[in-house]
Amino acid sequence: KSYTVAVVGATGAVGEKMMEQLEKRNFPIQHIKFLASKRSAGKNIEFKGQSYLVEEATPEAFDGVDIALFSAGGSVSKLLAPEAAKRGAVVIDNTSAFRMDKDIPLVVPEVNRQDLKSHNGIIANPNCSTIQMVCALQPIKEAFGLNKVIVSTYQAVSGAGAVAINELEAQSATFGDTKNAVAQVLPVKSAETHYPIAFNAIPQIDMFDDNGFTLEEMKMINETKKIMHTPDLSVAATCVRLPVVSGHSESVFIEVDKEGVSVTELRSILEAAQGIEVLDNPAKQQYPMPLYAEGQDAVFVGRIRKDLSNDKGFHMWIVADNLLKGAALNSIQIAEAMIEDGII
Ligand code: A2P
Ligand code: 11C
Repeated sequence: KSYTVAVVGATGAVGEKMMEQLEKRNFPIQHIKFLASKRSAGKNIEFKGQSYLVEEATPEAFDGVDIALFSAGGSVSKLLAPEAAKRGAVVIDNTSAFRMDKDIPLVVPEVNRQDLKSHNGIIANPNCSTIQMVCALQPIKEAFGLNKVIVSTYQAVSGAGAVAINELEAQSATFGDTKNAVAQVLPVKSAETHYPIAFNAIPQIDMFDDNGFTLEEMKMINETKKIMHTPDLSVAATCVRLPVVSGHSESVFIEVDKEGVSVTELRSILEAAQGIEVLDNPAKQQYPMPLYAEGQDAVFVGRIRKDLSNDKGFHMWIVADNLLKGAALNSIQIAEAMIEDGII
């Protein structure tokens, strides 16, 4: 069987990767349409050697669509995802619009594929920095139990969209005088103040919550608990933007429940886990880095070591391509899992 697929936000950073993945993975497509804002309507998009016209995303554009992949921002999803679902499409939404809704599954197939069964037309794709972390945490939780997670992220600009990539590129020419560089996008496009990201590190991703955490940090905290079905897990996050184009990195401290777990045991659990590639050989200076994770499907884990004062504590370094496993690839894996499990 093959399907009518719509890519919403086709002209964006994630939309482009969705198209690449659909093509690369030979997704069973009968018909495909590319939707974006009015501004892009009429533009040409190449897919599988054929040229397609971008259409404006309107409610009627979803008539006859089986699977709608949304990545055009939360407000577009809030408006149009219910319209697409009403017309019979299964929506896989890559924005934060519905992630914490009780009735909407939030899914990373390697972790909670079974939650797909309870969908009501919309499935939420988690935040990129959450996805790569839970891929590593879930097998550890299953093997040893998990009590605490403290994560610091080192996130790429592509998480903030194509405009942020363009800004980093432009600012990269300002070496030595970056303080005076034009900055209009980061940390948050709609905010009043912007800072250059080239040659810098910005400890703010998204706006601040009243509790002192940013919304990106709150996503990591709340989404992790929902995906892993661990409402009582202690999670804290600090999210930082770096001048990296693609590939989010994370320094993660965890505390397991079981006593006496060795690094070797923990590493072998990760080595056997689906979607994970362990790259961890200090003697050969081998560890994951975003430059080399870009374009790869796997979640890479390295620098695995035991805490020096806490027998149940471990540290690790997790890297993945935020536009692939963090976004486009995970969305398409959700669709593939639903087809395989007979849900679509
Ligand atoms: P457009 O190129 O027409 O603005 P990114 O995450 O890289 O910033 O991309 C955002 C994506 O969301 C783009 O494809 C963009 O299309 C799309 N988009 C933005 N606003 C709307 C809208 N009102 N309706 C449909 N798509 C939109
Ligand atoms: C970033 N994680 O790197 C964000 C982008 O909720 O899907 C993804 C925002 C989201 O800026």
